Parts: sequence; C-alpha cells; structure tokens
Amino acid sequence: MERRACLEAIHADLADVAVVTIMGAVAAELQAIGHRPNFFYLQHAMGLASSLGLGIALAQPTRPVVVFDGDGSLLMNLGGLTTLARYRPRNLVHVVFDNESLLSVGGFPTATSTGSDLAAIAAAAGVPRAVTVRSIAEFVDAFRAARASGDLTTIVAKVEAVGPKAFVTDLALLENRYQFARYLQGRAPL
Ligand SMILES: Cc1ncc(C[n+]2csc(CCOP(=O)(O)OP(=O)(O)O)c2C)c(N)n1
Repeated sequence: MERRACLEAIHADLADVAVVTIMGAVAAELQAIGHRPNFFYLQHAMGLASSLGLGIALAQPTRPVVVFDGDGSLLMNLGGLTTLARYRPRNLVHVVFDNESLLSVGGFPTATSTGSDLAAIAAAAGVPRAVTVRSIAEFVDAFRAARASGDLTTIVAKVEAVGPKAFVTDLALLENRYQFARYLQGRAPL
C-alpha cells in the first residue's frame, strides 16, 4: 500500500486532532492532501516526533494527538518508545509508516528491510497496543480502533517506498509553529 492512500483515507478523521509529523515525504503528502492549522510538520529532529506528541498529550490530556513517524526516524531514537510506554498517554495514536528506507534522503534501506519488527519492539517497550497493518482497510480499522480504545497505540503501517517528487512542505516552519501553537491554545486561526 502507499502511504499517501493511508493519509487520504483518514484525513477527515484528523479535523480536530493535534497532528505531528516527521519531516520529508509524509509531511509533503499530508500538506498536499489538505493542510490544517492543527498539523505540525516537525523538521529535522529525527526520532523526536513522538516526543513532541507525548508532551502535547500529557499537557492537554483531553485533546486527541496523532503522530506520523517513519521507520528511519523511529530507529534513530528507539528510547522514544520506552518513554511513550512509561507515560502511557491514553490520547495518543502513534503511526509509523514503515517503508523500510530513508526515502526522503535517497532511499537508503533501514533495519526493517532486514527484518527488525517495530511493532514487536513497541510491544516489548511496553506500549499496550501495538499492531502491524498491510492494507488500507486494515490501516483505517486500526486507526479508528486506536482512537476508540482510549489507550496508547502504535500502528506500524507497512508501505511502499514511494512519495512525492519534492519532499518539502510549502509552509515555513515558523508560520507552521505559530499556527499550531494558536490551535493548541484555542485561539482563532489568523
Ligand atoms: C538527526 C537527523 N539526522 C538526519 C536527518 C536527515 N533526514 C531527514 S528525513 C530523513 C529520512 C527519514 O526517514 P524515515 O523516518 O524512514 O521517513 P521517510 O523519509 O522514509 O518517509 C533523514 C535521514 C535529520 N533530519 N535529522
């Protein structure tokens, strides 16, 4: 399956959810599908999208939070999973798009291409709900089940290593930051 199709399938579900993505292909795709002021595309800082999501989820426990991570990013900071599990934010869904590569910087293969299982690692870290999905229907079901479960979930979505031509968003980081901060503060979009 393609990551873009996964994002399209749940885009309507992200209307009033704090969304944090990694940089690169996933950010460019989500913005192209339809940017919202509640979407924040974290630049650089590989492996820290779930940490940013964790901070928001703990600070605002009634707000749903969704993180879109990548296999390469998560592998750079596996301790992020143990910290997520330790604090167990019930309002956070952690999606890892596992394309077995560092697509946004040239497609170098990651450890998942030789068998490392990120859902098993998440479960071993103590994440209470951790699943792997391989079709759009499975992905949508897992995403909605995670939202409904009221517990921390990591969904590893196995996707093809394909993406947009340009891996950049058409939105300055600073502008995105202020938009997102206003959203979190409940202030009207500018
Ligand atoms: C600490 C750090 N090292 C390197 C980079 C350069 N970089 C940006 S995106 C990326 C690849 C991300 O891979 P993955 O999380 O698997 O997502 P994909 O690009 O495959 O969607 C890299 C290495 C970075 N942003 N930060």
